[in-house]
Amino acid sequence: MVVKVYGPAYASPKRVMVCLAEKGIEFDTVTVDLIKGEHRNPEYLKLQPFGAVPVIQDGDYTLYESRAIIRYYAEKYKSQGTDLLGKTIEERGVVEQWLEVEAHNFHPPIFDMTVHILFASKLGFPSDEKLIKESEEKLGKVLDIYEKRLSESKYLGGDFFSLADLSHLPFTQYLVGPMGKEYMIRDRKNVSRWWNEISNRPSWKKIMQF
Ligand SMILES: N[C@@H](CCC(=O)N[C@@H](CS)C(=O)NCC(=O)O)C(=O)O
Repeated sequence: MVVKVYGPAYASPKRVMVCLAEKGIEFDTVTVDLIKGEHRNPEYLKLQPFGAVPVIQDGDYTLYESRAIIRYYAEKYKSQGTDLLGKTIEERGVVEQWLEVEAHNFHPPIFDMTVHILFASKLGFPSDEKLIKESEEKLGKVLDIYEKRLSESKYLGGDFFSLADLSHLPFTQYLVGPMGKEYMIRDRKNVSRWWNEISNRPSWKKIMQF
């Protein structure tokens, strides 16, 4: 049974798709156009009652929340493809720690920047320059902590690529690409090295084509 991923054009579904690619799990995609409001259709809300992408359907198993989905597949197929969780429970703890950092420290400011720099006009509201500036400052402080961490270890979760790194790919790609804020990565030597490593993985190159 091929896994179905809803919403492939957007960043959070890409978090799931790159995980599936790392694990060597075949998937199909189902378009959900957020600009047209398709995520608020009653049929879609039966799958994801909060009206966000992604959702996956795997046979008769349905799951939403991108980070829950990547944890599910990393665990279910632990010995298939890239091990994204670490070999010991201690390694796993550090991977989980940085996954939480991504969700609660890195994501909020980069998400606000994404919405207000890239999507506000498409979604029909004015972009908030003050919020953009404050978010950029907050993100800079988070990246300063990443710089220190990445001067001590090759990747965020340790010396191996893991879910903690993978989870950063889609929104950081917006930052260095269409948002025009590549300097935030390049001005930090170890963050820059880390970004080169993770963004050049074949899995991510494949997903960027969607
Ligand atoms: N916590 C959710 C958030 C997903 C999310 O923010 N998705 C965005 C696209 S990247 C979305 O569907 N936005 C539409 C909306 O919230 O109205 C997850 O990680 O799956």
